[in-house]
Amino acid sequence: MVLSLLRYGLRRRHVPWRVIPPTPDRFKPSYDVVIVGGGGHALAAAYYLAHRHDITNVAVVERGWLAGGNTARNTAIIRSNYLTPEGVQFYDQSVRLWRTISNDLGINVMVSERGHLTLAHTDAAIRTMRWRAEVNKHYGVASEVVGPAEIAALCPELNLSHEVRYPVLGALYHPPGGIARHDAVAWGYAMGAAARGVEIHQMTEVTGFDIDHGRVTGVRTTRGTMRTGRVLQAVAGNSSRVAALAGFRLPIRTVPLQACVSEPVKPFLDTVIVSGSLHVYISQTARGEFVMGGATDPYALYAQRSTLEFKETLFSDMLELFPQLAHMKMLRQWAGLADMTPDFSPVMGLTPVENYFIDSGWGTWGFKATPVCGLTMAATVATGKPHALIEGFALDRFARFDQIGERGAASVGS
Ligand code: PYC
Repeated sequence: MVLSLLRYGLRRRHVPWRVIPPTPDRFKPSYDVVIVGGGGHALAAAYYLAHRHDITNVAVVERGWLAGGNTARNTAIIRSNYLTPEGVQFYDQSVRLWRTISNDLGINVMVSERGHLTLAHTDAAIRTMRWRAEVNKHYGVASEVVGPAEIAALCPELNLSHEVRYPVLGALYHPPGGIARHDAVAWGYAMGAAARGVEIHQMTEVTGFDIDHGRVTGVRTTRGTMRTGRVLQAVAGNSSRVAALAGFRLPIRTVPLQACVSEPVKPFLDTVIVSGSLHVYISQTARGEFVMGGATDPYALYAQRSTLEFKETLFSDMLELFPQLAHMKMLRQWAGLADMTPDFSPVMGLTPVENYFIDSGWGTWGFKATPVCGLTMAATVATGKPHALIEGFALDRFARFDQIGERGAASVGS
C-alpha cells in the first residue's frame, strides 16, 4: 500500500476516481442471490460471494443511497476484546481482515491500529475486565488489565485525577483496537463487487417477498419484482421491519445511538478511549477531529434525529476525562439505529424461510464486523450452511435458551 500510494503521488497524470456504476435501468430475468440492503455488511457479502465463491449473478437493492444508513452513522471503532469465546473468535477474524483490507480492495480504508483502552472506574468493572482479558488471551487476542501508571504512559492527556466523580482505577488495554474510515470500506467492497459483475440498485425499496411452500422465490420492490433463488437480508436498523415482510419475527428492539464530531484540533490522542460507566467513547481522526459517542437513547424509535440532551450528557461525561477540550467546537451530530438483541450478540445465518439468510442484530457493534460478516455470510449463502464462526449466532438460540451474553463487553451503555 505504501509503495502504491507513493507511485500514485509521484504520477504526472492521475487516474480519475472510480465511481460505483449507475443503477441499471432494468432487472435481469433472475438472480442467483438478491441482497437486501446497501450498507457495508451487504456490500462485503456481495464482494465475497463474487470473489471467493464465483457467484456473480447477484443484485444488491438499497432503498436509499449506498452506505447511507448505519455505515455512515457510527464511530468507526475496531476491536476484538469481547467476553464470549464466540464473540472473541468472530471479531478477531474481522481484525485480521481489516489489516489487509486496503490492499485487498485497492482503496485506502485508513485502518489505524492504535490501541484501545476500556477504562474501569469500579472494582466490579476491573473484575469483568480481568475476565475479558483471560478469554481474549485464551484465543490469542492481545488484551491485558493495566493500572493507572500504564494508562498514563499510553495516554498522557487523560485526566487520572481522583478529584472527579468516577476516578479511573484501571483499564483493559487492547493493542489491536483502532479506527478506520467508514465510507471507504463500503466504497471498496461496492467497487470490488461491481467489477466482478454484481448489480447495485440504489433508490429501490423492498416492499415484500414471494414465498412458495416456505421457500423464497422473489423480491418485490418499488421498481418491480426480482426473481431469485436466495435472499440475504442485511439492513441494520430495519431488520425487524424487513423480516416482517418475509413473515417472521426477530427478538430485536431498535433504539437510536447518537454520536458527534468536533472541529479539527492539534492531534494528541492516539489511542481509542472508552468508558462504559461514563458512557463515552472517543478517538481522534487523522484530520484532528474528535469522534465521540455515548449511550443509546432510552426508548425504542426509528427516527435518526439529534437531541440536546445527548450533547449535554456526553460532554459533561467526556470533560471528566479530557477537561482540556472544554473550548472545542462541535461540527456535526448524527444518530444511527441500533437493532438491540437481548444478549448483545448478532443474529446471523438461517431463518424460518428456506434460502432466506439473515445478518442482523448489530446493535452498537456492527461497523467493526463489516469484513467478517461479509466473509461468513457469503459462505453461508453459497453453501446453505452457517459458517463455523457464526453457528453460535443462530436465530433459534433464543428458543433453545442458549444466548451469547456480550453485554459485559459492549462499549455503550443502554
Ligand atoms: O462496541 O466498540 C464498540 C462501540 C464503539 C461505539 C459503539 N460501540
